[in-house]
Amino acid sequence: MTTMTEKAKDLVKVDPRDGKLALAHVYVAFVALLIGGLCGLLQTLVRSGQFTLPWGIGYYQLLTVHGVLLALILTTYFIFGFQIAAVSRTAGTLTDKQRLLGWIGFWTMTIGTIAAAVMVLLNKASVLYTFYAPLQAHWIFYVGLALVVVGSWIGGAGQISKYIEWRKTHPGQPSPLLTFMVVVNLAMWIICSLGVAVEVVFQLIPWSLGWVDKVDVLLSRTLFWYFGHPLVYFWLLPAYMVWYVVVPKIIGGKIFSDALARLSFMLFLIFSIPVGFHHQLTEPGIDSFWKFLQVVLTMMVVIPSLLTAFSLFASFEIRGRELGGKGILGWFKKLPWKDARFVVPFIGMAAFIPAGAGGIINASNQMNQVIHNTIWVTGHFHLTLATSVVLTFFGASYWLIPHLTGRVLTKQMNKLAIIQAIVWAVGMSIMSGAMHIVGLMGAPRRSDFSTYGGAAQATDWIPYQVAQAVGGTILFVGIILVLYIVANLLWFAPKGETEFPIGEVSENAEKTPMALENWKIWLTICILLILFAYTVPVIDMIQNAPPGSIGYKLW
Ligand code: HAS
Repeated sequence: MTTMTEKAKDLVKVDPRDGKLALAHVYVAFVALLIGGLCGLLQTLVRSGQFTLPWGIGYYQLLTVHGVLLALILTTYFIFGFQIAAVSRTAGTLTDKQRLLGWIGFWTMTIGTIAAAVMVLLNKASVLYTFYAPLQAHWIFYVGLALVVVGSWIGGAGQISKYIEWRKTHPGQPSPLLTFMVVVNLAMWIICSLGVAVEVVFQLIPWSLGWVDKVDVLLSRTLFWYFGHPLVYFWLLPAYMVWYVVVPKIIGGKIFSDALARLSFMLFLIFSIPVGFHHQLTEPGIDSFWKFLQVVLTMMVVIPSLLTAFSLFASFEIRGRELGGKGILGWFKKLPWKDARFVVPFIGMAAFIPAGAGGIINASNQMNQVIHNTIWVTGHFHLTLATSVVLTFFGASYWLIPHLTGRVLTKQMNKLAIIQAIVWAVGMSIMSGAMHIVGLMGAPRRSDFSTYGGAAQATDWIPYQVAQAVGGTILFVGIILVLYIVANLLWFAPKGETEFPIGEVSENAEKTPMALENWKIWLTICILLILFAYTVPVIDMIQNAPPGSIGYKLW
C-alpha cells in the first residue's frame, strides 16, 4: 500500500522554470516529427515506382529533410528536453545559471537547425543526414550543423553542472540514478561529437567556402563514424533510462539492481566510441587488423544491451510473480497491459530483440559484405531508432508532457496511445520487414531509382517496395495519432497532477560500489581505448593520404 510520504514523493514536481525549458525542446522535437514524417511518407511512395514528386522537389532533397529532422533534430531535442526534466526531478531544481546555459544551448541549436533547414529546403544541401564528402553542401549548412553541436555542449554543461553540484553537497553518496545516466550520456556525446566538429570545422567548412580545393574523403568519413556510432547510443541511452528507472515504477515493481544499471551505462561509455570502423568495413584504405579490432570492440558494446535485457526480464518477472503469476509465463500476463506508459515502451523493447540481432549481423565482417549499402541497413535503423527508441520517447511523452503542463492523460487518450503503438508496430513490421528482405536481394539504399530501366533483378524488388509504401502509409497514420495525443496533452487535456515516475531499487539488490561513479577510472579507460583503436589507422590515413576530392553536387 502506498503511504502518504510515498505519495508525496511520487508527486515531486519539476520546477516550472525548468519545465518550460524542457517543454521548449519537446515542441521542436514534435514539429520535426511532423515535417520529417511527411517526407518519409512521400519517399516510400516514390520508391514504390508509382509516384513522382511534384513541383520539382528532388528525392535526395526530401531524403535529407527526412533524415536530418528525424535522426538528428527530433532525437536531440527530445533527449535534451527529457534529460533537463530528469535532472531537475532527481537532482533538484536547476540554478539560474544552469538554466541560462540550457536556454543559450537551446537557441544556439535552434539557430543552427534553421540555418541548415533553409539550405536543404533551397536544395543547396541535398547531402543526406550523413553529409558524406565528396558530396558538397552550401557552407551555411555545415555552419548550422556546427551550431547544433556547440549548442548541445552549452546546454549539456548546464545539466552536468547540476550533477557536480549534487555530488559536492552529498559527499560519499551515489548520485541519483537518472541524473547519473544523463551525465554518462552527455559525456559520451561530448567526447564523440569532437570528431564531427573537427570534420566540419577543419575539413568541410573550408572546402565548401572554396578556401581549399580538395577534401580527404577517407579521413572525413572516419571522423564522421567516430561520432556516428556513439550517436546511435546517444539516442538509445535515454530509452534505456526509461526502461531501467521509469518502467519498473509504472508496473509497481522495483529496479532490479542499481549497480547493474550503472555498470551497463559505463560499459556504453567505454565501448561505444572506438567502434566506428564497423560502418566502414568495405572502405579501402583501412588496414584489416584495425577493422578486426573494432569489430571485436563492437561485440563488447553488445554486452551492456544483454545486461539490460536480463535486468528488464528480471524486473518484469519479479513483479508478475508478486501479483500472483504462476508457471513459466504466468507472470507475463499480470503486467499492466492497459497502461500506455508501460505498453508503448514495451513494444519498443520487444522490437529491440530482432533489431539488436540485426545489428550483430551488420557488425560481422563477412555478413556486412552482403548487407552494406543495401536497404537492409535502412530496415535496421527503422527498427532500432524508429521503433525501439521512438516508441519509448512516445511512451515517455504520455507522462512527461502532462507532468510539465499540469494536465492528465485521460482514459480515451491512454487507449488511443496503445492503438497508436499497435499501428506503429504493424506499419513498421511491414516496412522494415520488406526493407530487410529486399536488402538481402541486393536492393540498394540511398537511391531514388525503382525500376532501374526495367532490369530483371529490379523487377523482383518492386513488390517489396510497394510493401514499404504500404507500411510507410500506416506509419504516417501513426504520426498523426501521436501528434493528436501530444497536442491534447499540451493544450486541451483536463488540468491535474501527473506523476514523473521514478523507480526505487529492490531491497534485495547489492549495495552500489562507489567505483562505478569514479569518473577518473572510466574516462581514462575510455580515452585509452579510443587512442588504441584510432591512433595508428588515422596516422596511416594522413601519411598515405590519397589525392583529395573536389566537391560534387549531383542533385
Ligand atoms: Fe546499428 C548501422 C551494428 C544498435 C542505428 N545502425 C546503423 C545505422 C543506424 C543504426 C542509424 O556493425 C545506419 C547508419 C548509416 O546511415 O549508414 N547496431 C549495430 C550493433 C548494435 C546496433 C552491433 N544501431 C543500433 C541502435 C541504433 C542503431 C541501438 C539506433 C538507436 N549498425 C551496426 C552496423 C551498422 C549499423 C555494423 C553498419 C551497417 C553498414 O554496413 O552500413 C547493437 O548495439 C545491438 C545490441 C542489441 C541487443 C538487443 C538487446 C535487447 C533488449 C530488449 C529486451 C526486451 C525485453 C522485452 C526485456 C543485443 C535490451 C521482452 C519482450 C518480449 C517479447 C518477451
